[in-house]
Amino acid sequence: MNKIVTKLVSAAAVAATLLSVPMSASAAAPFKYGDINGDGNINASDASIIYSLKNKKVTFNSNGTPKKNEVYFSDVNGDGVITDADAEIVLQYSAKSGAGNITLGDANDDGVVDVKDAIRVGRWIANGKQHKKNTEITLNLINANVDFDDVVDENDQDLLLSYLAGNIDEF
Ligand SMILES: [Ca+2]
Ligand SMILES: [Ca+2]
Ligand SMILES: [Ca+2]
Ligand SMILES: [Ca+2]
Repeated sequence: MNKIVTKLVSAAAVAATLLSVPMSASAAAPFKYGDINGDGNINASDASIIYSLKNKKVTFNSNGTPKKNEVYFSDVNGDGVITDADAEIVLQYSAKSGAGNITLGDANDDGVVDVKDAIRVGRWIANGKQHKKNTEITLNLINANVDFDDVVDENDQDLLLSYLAGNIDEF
């Protein structure tokens, strides 16, 4: 990781820590997209949890926080419902990372990291970063979350654009 990225990640971590203090318990949960059991790895164990949540829908409290973090972070394609497609994304990620072949930044899951991914993340942000059914803005939230926090937002898009502009070499 180069210095710029380290600084950005540190800044994001500090911001997340500061933000998480006054917020509800959901913000402090150990979950990340794809890492449903919170053990720090994205693998078949997480996929099996996702299979067990099949057909569950992502719902939100009135303040915008997810009602169930487990369901929210299982919806790794962001379409608002848990299906086999979400588990398959996790298994695919696990297989690729096991082979040392992580396509971080590949938000649209087409195998390359290019401007289309930045556009896809931009549309996700413009759509309110919500998990909505019937949206055309499905994406691979594991790949899109290039700063490794618990949300795909403007910071991920900025890092992606910096990467595409050649300002950073890796995430
Ligand atoms: Ca895990
Ligand atoms: Ca889904
Ligand atoms: Ca792509
Ligand atoms: Ca992020």
